[in-house]
Amino acid sequence: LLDEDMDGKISSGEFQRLGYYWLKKVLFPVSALLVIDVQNDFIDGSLALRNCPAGQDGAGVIPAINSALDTAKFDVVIYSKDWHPPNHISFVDNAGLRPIHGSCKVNPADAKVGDKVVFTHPREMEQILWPAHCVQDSWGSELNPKLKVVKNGVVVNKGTNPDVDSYSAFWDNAKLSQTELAQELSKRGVTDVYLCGLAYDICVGSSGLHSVEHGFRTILIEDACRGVDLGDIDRMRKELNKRGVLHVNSCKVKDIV
Ligand code: VGL
Ligand code: ZN
Repeated sequence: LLDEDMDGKISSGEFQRLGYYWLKKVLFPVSALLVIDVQNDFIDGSLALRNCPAGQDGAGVIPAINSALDTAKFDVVIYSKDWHPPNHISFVDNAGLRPIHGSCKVNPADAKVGDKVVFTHPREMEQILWPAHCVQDSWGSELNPKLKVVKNGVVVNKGTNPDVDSYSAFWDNAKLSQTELAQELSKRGVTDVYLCGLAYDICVGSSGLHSVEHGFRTILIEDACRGVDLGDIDRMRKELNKRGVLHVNSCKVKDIV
């Protein structure tokens, strides 16, 4: 929307673009529901949330999501899938595949789920180690069969690069590349992004922050999310609030979409 010059003054072109941007938001809002990673592995599989510190049941999101889909008329529905190759950097059993930073106390042979490792390839970056999950084309990577999948729903895969994890459905964790999500939303004229799914403190939260960065009005459906760790959920909620993400209950969604 703004010119490259970044001179602090608003040119007439910038003024016009900003005007259209806000007019469109007010006069022609287009809504999208992003259903984040409601996949078997996070519900009944290798990364079942009920076995994570918060002890929440991943399946608990499904009635809230299905009822939001039944009662509210979203213009666009997108399903993201964590979609990892077998040699993915986040899998604990792959900790020995890539060089680890010298200051890191973790020995690949003793690496445990939840350990934080600093890999030096392809760049120096901290990585939390997870059990193998959502391997491409496996049962664990399938959307849970109880989740309502609308016709014309769009599936967006993430975490496909073996060397970079991707919590957000927009950018990967190193912000090296984007999925097609932003483009899919923009080409449909989406202004308002509603978020739900798994896990609140990881993939849903990261996607919400990036949604705001892209300029979408962003609304998180709170009872349609479950998370990994209560402390992290609390920190993520504060960060989302600070960035302007709104929180609503699924029963209210039909009144605002
Ligand atoms: C997720 C951990 C690892 C998520 C994905 O979808 O929240 N969590 N990969
Ligand atoms: Zn993952």
